[in-house]
Amino acid sequence: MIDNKTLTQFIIEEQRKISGATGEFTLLVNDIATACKAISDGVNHGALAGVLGSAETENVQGETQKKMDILSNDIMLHVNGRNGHVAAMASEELDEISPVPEGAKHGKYLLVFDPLDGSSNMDVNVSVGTIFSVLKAPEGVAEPSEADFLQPGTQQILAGYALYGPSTVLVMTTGKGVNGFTLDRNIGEFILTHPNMTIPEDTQEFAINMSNMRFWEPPVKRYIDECLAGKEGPRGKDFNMRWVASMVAEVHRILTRGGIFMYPIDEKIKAKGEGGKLRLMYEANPMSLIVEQAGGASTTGRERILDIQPQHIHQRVPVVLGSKNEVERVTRYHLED
Ligand code: AHM
Ligand code: MG
Repeated sequence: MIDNKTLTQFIIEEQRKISGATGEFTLLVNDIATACKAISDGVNHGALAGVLGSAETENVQGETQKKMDILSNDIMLHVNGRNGHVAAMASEELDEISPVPEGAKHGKYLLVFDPLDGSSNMDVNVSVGTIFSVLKAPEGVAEPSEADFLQPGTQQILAGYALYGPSTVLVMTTGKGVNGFTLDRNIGEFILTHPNMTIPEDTQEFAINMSNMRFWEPPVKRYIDECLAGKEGPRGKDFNMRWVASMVAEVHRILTRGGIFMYPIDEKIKAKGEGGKLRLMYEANPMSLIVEQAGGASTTGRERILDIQPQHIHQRVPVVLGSKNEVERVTRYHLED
């Protein structure tokens, strides 16, 4: 593996292509990668490190936090907040945005993250991940407010995730394709193992939580019914299904072999007064940029996710993403509805 580039070598090479680059962005990516290595270490040690189970606290979403949710959040804040690259951060686990600590230098980047996505999988030893998104603070703003974060996904200058699975993989895009790096624990470096990841346009695999079927809207029901009808149905082919309950794992599978992932709006979600299950700014947006950059598509069913103007930091949206032709079909069914 020593023949392949490390993540640091890769981003420095990218930085050299940009005239006037200060190296600050490279340092920020390095910090994010360091935080992901530390989270990976905690996840890997599991029960040995005493990090399984509930912390008996609730986040702003009203979800009970796992111990590892809190630890991952602390690692992200601590590693990224003190080095002068970020102006402020926002997290799934924090009610309000987090300014850089007192006395620390203010950078120009806004870092938004879900420190441990799919954390209900922690206690059962199934894949979890970290999702991150970087925006620029508006020109001249040293101490950003929440309003400064509310930029559409098209404005992201970096989006990525770390997947803590059988191996730890960091996948990211700066808007010029998608690259994946595997953590070599022996040397402590992420190594470029998945250059130029692309999503096949067609697929015969879907991912959706089928237990919500009775609450779905007609276009989603129509699409899944047609998949389930298999060879004898209107699609004329059999479909396979997966549901890991960890968006990072689902997106990584889709980047590896194609597929469609859906967490649509449904009657149960609407009854709670929410716009979806997944969060726009630190789940849907970064994953949508990655998927689009890999040649796939991402929509709410009715509009491109990256075009949505966020109303608040913890906003939720329906998500349909993956292989382009399937996502376009689901969008068409919504428009015909
Ligand atoms: P989390 O950020 O609280 O872990 O929630 C997000 C996760 C996604 O990773 C996953 O796709 C979804 O929630 C699973 O939801 P469900 O348990 O309803 O199947
Ligand atoms: Mg999440």
